[in-house]
Amino acid sequence: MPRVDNPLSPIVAKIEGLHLFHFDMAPCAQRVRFALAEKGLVRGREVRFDADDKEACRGEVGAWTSRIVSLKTKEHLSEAYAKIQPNLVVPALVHDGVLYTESMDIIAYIDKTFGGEPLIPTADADRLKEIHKLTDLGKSLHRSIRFVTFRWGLGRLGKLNSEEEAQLKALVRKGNDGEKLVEFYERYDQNEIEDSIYQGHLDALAEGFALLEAKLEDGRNFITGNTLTMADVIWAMKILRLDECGYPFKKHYPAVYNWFGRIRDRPAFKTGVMAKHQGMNLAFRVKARAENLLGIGLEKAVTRGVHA
Ligand SMILES: N[C@@H](CCC(=O)N[C@@H](CS)C(=O)NCC(=O)O)C(=O)O
Repeated sequence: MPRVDNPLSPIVAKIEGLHLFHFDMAPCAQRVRFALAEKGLVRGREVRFDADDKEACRGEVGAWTSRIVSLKTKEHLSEAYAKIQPNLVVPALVHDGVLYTESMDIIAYIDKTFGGEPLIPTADADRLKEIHKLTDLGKSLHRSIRFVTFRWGLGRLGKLNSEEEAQLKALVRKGNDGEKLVEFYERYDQNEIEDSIYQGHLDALAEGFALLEAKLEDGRNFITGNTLTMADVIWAMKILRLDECGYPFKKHYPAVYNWFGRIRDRPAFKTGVMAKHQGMNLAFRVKARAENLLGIGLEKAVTRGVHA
């Protein structure tokens, strides 16, 4: 359910206009920022995620207010954020006092509410079915992106210390763990995730990319036709993230690589996704490039899977 009735946080009811709880590096939040930018809504003021005074909570015309919840400093594992998003993940959107969670549901809400070129065009029933099918496939691979990102991108930086892990468990006891964070971190923090698990996620992603490649090979501009849809939005953020981890798209999926080039050139991608993410994007790509050159990177694992 996108709309959350009776949210626990008193901040929600005070908010006017559009406020996005997000993090610049998080693909799930990048998707929403991309969709907002495609609708012509620009990033406005930055306020603390838990600020609840009148000035912080006001709305802005033609813009959304940015409330960064740092995954780096683990603000998503705070009591205040747990009251906004009990699954302890970004993003969350508040529009005129109403809370919405789940990135793809938020995008559907934005599409319905703000008009412009539709991200979910309904005129062609077959195409609509295809958009939903590919979006659902993208959603189902969300955990695979998590595993690959942590293993080949974040490394030690992604780990929780024992205090943070205890805080996560305490919050989950009171609320939810819809994204299975406890199960993940317990094993990741102890280096207990086997190579076969990572390989399974890479294989699942490879299947998805092969499907996209087959579609895009016919020269269409976007995954389901010649206009951008929410299927492009969800898949583009996977490519962005995996590219940062050194995934060899150009070599194995050239049509996907070229399609992503078209997405990257869109003004909404530049402003909505990359504006404040350039530095981290470059840092991760440089690290991944060095690891690939040393033969210890994602490229080797992917190529092993593709030829298996
Ligand atoms: N199904 C959720 C997933 C949200 C999600 O997993 N967000 C990630 C960032 S992309 C997050 O906040 N992770 C917190 C963590 O890894 O500790 C959605 O699509 O909104």
